Amino acid sequence: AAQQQQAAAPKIVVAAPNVTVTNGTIHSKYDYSTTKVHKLPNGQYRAEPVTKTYEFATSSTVPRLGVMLVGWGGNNGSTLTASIIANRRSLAWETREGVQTANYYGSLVMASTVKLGVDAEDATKEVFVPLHDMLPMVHPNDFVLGGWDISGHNLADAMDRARVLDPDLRRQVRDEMRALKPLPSVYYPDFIAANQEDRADNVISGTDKQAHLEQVRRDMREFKAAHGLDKLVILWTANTERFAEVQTGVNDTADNILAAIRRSEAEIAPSTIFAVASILEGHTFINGSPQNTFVPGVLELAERHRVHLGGDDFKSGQTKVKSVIVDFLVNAGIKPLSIASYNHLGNNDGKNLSEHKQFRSKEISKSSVVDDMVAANHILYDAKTNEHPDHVVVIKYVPAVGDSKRALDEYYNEIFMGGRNTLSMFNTCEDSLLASPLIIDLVVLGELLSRVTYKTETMREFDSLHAVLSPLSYMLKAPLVPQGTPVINSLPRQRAGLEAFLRALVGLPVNNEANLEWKCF
Ligand code: NAI
Ligand code: DG6
Repeated sequence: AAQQQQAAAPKIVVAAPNVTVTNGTIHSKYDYSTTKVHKLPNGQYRAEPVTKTYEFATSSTVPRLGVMLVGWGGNNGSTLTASIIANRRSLAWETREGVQTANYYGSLVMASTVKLGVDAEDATKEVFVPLHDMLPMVHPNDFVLGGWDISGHNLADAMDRARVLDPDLRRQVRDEMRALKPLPSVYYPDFIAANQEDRADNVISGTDKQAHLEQVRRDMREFKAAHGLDKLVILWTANTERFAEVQTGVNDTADNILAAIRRSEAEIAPSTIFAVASILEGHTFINGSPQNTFVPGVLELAERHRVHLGGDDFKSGQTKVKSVIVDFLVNAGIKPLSIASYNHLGNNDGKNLSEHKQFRSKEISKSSVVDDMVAANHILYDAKTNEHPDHVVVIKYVPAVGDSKRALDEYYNEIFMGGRNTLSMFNTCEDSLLASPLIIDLVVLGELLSRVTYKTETMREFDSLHAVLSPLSYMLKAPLVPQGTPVINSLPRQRAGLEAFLRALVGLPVNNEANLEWKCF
């Protein structure tokens, strides 16, 4: 049976009348101030400050959490698992640079800090705290890991196949990794590249998609019971699939998708089977790949069951940098005319992406990332003609470079008085070492957000957050947001938005960069 978890004592105690902590719940009453803009016929803008009060109630009970990865035996899955074991055991290993110890670098939650405020004794000093301490969060060392893979390699063999981690580290975790074996998975060959077929030796038999759904649901229940877990998060880090066709009567509504699974319709992808299984079992589901797992029927089903979703596609290297550089250029008043992005990589992800349909899924998610920044500056880009920089993305499979992905980008920009400026970047991405910490962030924050409830003045009861978790956008290339709401791709805005939201949950106002205490003495 699941162990009774205790509410964790918060690291940060907010001293304000709008905040109370009772029965393991943090209550905050939060005044959210924004500006309503009225566009007047004479071309003026009338800006009206408005404030709306929200109440947040966040449970501070940190659950015993199971994390089930689809694609557990891949480069990300095996790297993450070995790295968590190494952190748990505080391992040190030999590298050619010297002795290295385990850490969580690259994780926003585990290795970044946020400004809490200024020192009460000395206002010239800022106080930074680990992001992990803002609210009670699961520690990745406590993840109970499991999952599925169409390849039957145990995790030790999978780690060796990935060729990501140093040999001396692999040696130290090998025995523990060998005992971990992915469950058989759902394999519909048409959705991933044909070159993956020789990997598929660990698949759930038959072609009955309803039976597959039920098996996956059973796997989740059995894993939860076997490890005495309170909660699961399910995360897709399996191969990139082709886009599924959205068809009327098949995957367009919640009822239709459930019926389509019963009929074993062709356009139901494996990732969608896992998403539907998670929703029906009540577990948060995150999609780390670019395909359209979240067809309209899945989104409706998640809202109906009040289960959370996050996606799509980890934003780890080239795209993460792009979402900083384009933000900088456009906000500096410099106009990118073209962005040409080349990638070559030699891991299994690259092999799968060498087929056109899977490449196309990735091309779509990597290409949308500048849209909001371009749309925000109508001085540089003519909104009437939907003016946009040329943007191309190329991906080539070069086995020799393995997981060490190379990303080359050229930004060709228009500057003052018709001048041209070119920025060129060479980024060695170390794909899985950048992506694995993002899995930690998505899981930890996704779990936290599922403990948050809110209420506005017009609501009678507290409700959970919208099924689509847009605060996870920082980690994702093509952020999924509630229908009709804007997508924010700019990395600084995503970070600021997440920080502001976490502060609201504990009843703290947004960090004010006016820094008046340093200007108006
Ligand atoms: P990988 O190819 O090493 O691992 C994927 C694993 O999924 C393989 O072990 C494969 O056997 C398994 N698999 C395929 N179909 C499956 C199914 N239906 N059920 C269960 N397992 C299945 O790839 P890697 O590098 O781990 O990346 C995983 C995903 O994350 C890919 O879609 C990739 O595009 C995406 N991604 C990776 C990033 C990175 O930096 N490594 C960054 C952004 C996204
Ligand atoms: C080609 O870029 C292969 C992809 O799977 C990427 O390596 C991965 O999605 C990371 O992309 P990015 O743009 O964040 O480096």
